[in-house]
Amino acid sequence: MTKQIKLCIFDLDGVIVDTAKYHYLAWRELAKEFGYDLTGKQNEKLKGVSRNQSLKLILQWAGVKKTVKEQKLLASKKNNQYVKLIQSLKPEDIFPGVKEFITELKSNKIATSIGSASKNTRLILDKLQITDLFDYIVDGNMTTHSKPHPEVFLKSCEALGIKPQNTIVFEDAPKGIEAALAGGMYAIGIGDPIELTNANMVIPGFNNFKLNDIFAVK
Ligand code: B16
Ligand code: MG
Repeated sequence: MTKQIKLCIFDLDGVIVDTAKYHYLAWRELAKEFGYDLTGKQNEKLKGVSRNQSLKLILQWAGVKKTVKEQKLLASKKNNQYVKLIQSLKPEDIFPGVKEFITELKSNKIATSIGSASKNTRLILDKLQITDLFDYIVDGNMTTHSKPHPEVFLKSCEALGIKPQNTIVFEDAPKGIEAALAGGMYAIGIGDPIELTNANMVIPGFNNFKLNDIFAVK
C-alpha cells in the first residue's frame, strides 16, 4: 500500500507534542484527593484514552464510586487544571522533525489530518501555531466512540474522500494502533517497539524521518 499513500493521520498527544506530562500532573492532583499517588505506570494506561474513561480508571484505582453528576464535576475540575497547564505551550514544543515531515507530505500531494481523542485539540494546535498545516481535524468533540474504535480516523477518510487502504496513521498508544488497524489503515507506532507490538512498523520519532523510510519497509 505504501506506494499509494494519499493521507497521513496524526494522533496529537505523544506524536506531535508531549501533553501527556500535563495530563499526568492534572490527574495526579485529582488522585491525591482520593488519597493515592498516581504512578507513571498507571498514567501510561491513560494515554489515548478519553477524559471520561480516564476518570473511570482514576476512580477505580481509588476504589470509589461517584454519581454521573459528580463524575462530570471531577472531569471538568481535572480539565480546568490541564487547560491552565497547557497555556504555556509554544511552537518550540512540537517534537523534532514533525514539521519537516509534514512539509515533505505536502510537496508529494499527500493529505494530512489529525485524529485525537482530546477535546482540547484545537487549543493545542493553535498554541503550537500549526492548525493550518492540516487538511482536516478530528477531535474528541466529534466522536462518540473511543479508540480502539476506528471512528476518530475513519472520519478523516470520509471527509477527505480517501480510502483507509491509502491511509497511514501515526500513533503512540497501543489502543490507537488497534483503532487504525481496525479501520483498515497502515499503523506506524511512535515510541517503543516493545509497547507497540501490534503496529505495522515503529519509529522513535520524526527526527530525520522521510517518506522513503516507509517505502523501504514492505
Ligand atoms: P482531553 P491523543 C488523548 O490525546 C490523550 O492521550 C489522553 O491522555 C487524554 O485523556 C485524551 O486525549 C482526552 O484529552 O481531556 O483534552 O479531551 O493521544 O488522542 O491525541
Ligand atoms: Mg496519543
